[in-house]
Amino acid sequence: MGTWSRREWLKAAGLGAAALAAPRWARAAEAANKKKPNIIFFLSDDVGIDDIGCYGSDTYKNLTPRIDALAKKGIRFETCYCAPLCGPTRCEFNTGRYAFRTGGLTNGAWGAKGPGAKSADEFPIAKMLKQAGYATCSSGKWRQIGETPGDWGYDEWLTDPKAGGWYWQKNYTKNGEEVETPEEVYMPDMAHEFAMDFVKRHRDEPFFVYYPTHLVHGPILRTPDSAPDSKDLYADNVAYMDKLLGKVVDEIEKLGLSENTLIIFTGDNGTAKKSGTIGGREVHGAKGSMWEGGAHVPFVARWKGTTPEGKVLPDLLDFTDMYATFADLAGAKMPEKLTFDGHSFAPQLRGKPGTPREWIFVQLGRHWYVREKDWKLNEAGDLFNMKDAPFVEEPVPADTKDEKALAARKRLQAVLDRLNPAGGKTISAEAEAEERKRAAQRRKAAAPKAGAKGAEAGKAAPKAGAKKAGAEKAGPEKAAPKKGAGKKAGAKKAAEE
Ligand SMILES: [Ca+2]
Repeated sequence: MGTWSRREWLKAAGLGAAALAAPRWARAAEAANKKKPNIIFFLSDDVGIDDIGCYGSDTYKNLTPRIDALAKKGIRFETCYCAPLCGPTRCEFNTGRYAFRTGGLTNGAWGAKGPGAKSADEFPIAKMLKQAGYATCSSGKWRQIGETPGDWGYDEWLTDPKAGGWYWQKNYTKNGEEVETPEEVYMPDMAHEFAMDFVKRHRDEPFFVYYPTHLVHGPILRTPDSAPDSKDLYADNVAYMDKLLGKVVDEIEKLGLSENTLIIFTGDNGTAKKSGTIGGREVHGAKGSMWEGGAHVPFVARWKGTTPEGKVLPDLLDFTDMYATFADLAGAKMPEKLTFDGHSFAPQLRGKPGTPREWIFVQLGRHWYVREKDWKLNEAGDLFNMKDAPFVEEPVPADTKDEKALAARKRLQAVLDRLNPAGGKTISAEAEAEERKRAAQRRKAAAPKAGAKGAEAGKAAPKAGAKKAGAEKAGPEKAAPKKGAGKKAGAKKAAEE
């Protein structure tokens, strides 16, 4: 049920370019196409709410002026959840389905023997939008969800050919071809230019740009804007990520497309470098953990003239909602053969109340939780009072007599029973432990060494503080629940990348 461009209609009707006027039905199709907003999904890497000014970050309040401005002119959702790790989040986004349905459970799930999602078994978001008349592009990080962006439905794509850091490099992969550059280039810039070139070429038809920037994933290196004696490369990376988002906004404005383009800024998991505070308090947990800091990410959306200005919404979102929402905006029909988990927030984008979700679901490997506004229940049966989240997740004693808690447990357990993640795809405990071990080794290997050279490659040698800035991730011990939550509360650390 694709919608064709005018040229395609003319071609199919055998009219060709010489036709003086398109038939009325073709003009109607073209008009319908114009109503579909362009979508730019800017996905930052390892950026939690504690890194973003408009989410109250004390530490980085002056470093994200463009994201903050986007929020001021659009909607800021306070409670958006992805998965606590790159691969599972990206899979959720691209499939619109929870990990136990797709197999996209961990970063390592796409290994030879893993259950990782396959594009052929899914109806990927890019394919859905393409069938609805969109030109589709992926520019930036791709690894961890297997195959290529082309396999997952993107018409044009650029990414890195290797795992590991992807900042100052001499090669990249463009539409399946490996490209070498004579000098080292800064890949976030290269990916930005590729995406913006795509936008310019497709400005006259609906387009969808998936913009998964590598910023601010470690190793934390200097950016093109870093001062030679920069004392805080992490802050430089956050600022550069913000600058790129600003360049996207400016380019869309320059092309006169702002009123027909939805721009979204979000993140793929919580902060890796646990350093920011909000109102003097630390977010509980970080990347890789099943606590708030693992999967609670910033989410800002602006569509000039359509989204209300400066609105802050407490509505719960999770990453399966992107698929449902974009399908809604594109007027696409959801495929019937697969179970989708998303809930469209298109009404909220149009300034209406919509029907916000009552709960969100988060999974990483063999761990999961379902969360309402005030309560959270995990796979081990531990219930938490979330009234003071994201700072505190208060364990509820198993023998509580609190009626509200008892009712919450019943409601949340009913959701879990209905979803039945335990009955879906899984990985063995051994495979998960092995993956965790390998990730720890990779982190150790990637940790900057004091005094390491790197200036010749345009990289600043990590300073004493770089260890903190680069490879440190909050481990389970750091993400340990305050006030003695259950031992199996799901703070297990998974592979990180
Ligand atoms: Ca990440």
